[in-house]
Amino acid sequence: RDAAEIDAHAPPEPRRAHSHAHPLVGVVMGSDSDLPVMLPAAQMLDRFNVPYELTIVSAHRTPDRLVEYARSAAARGLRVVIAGAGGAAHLPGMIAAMTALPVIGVPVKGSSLDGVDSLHSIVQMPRGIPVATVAINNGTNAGLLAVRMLAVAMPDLVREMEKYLKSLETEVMAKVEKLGEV
Ligand code: RP5
Repeated sequence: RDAAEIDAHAPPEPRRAHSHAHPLVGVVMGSDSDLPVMLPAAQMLDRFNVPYELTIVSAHRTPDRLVEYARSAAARGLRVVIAGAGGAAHLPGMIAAMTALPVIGVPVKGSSLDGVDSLHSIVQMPRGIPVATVAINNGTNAGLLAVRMLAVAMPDLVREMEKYLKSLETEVMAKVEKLGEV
């Protein structure tokens, strides 16, 4: 096999700059062009001090890597997978088919069809294989949803999420004050 082929079939190697030693969340995307949409998910995990890994897994261009990633995810200690993809966005659904972990899908808006193609590809899963789909390009909500899932077994995260909700309220109320009450 040539170098490019070996690389495409290598075991998942998280992007180091954004990955932790014992990740609980896997943040994956079909292409590096999805990164601007997926980075907010990672940033939200950072905000809650949740360890994660971030890497590229393409359902179509690296199918063997996809299988390896999804099949090994639970055994490697991951508890949630966030998967973003655009166009014929099969990545989240295929991961959900190969792991019992909860999978959050992020539809990425491509250059055509306004991201509705991605949304439909991800949200319209067949009975039995759910993907929790967030809004188009909403990596932030994917990160938050992952934190809420982990919070089921991590009470500290519940308290941190309550603080986060309070901060949103404070932010809006500051704007109300600035604009004046109606
Ligand atoms: C999908 O195709 C990726 O998730 C990306 O959103 C889209 C385009 O990929 P590139 O051609 O930019 O690599 O698989």
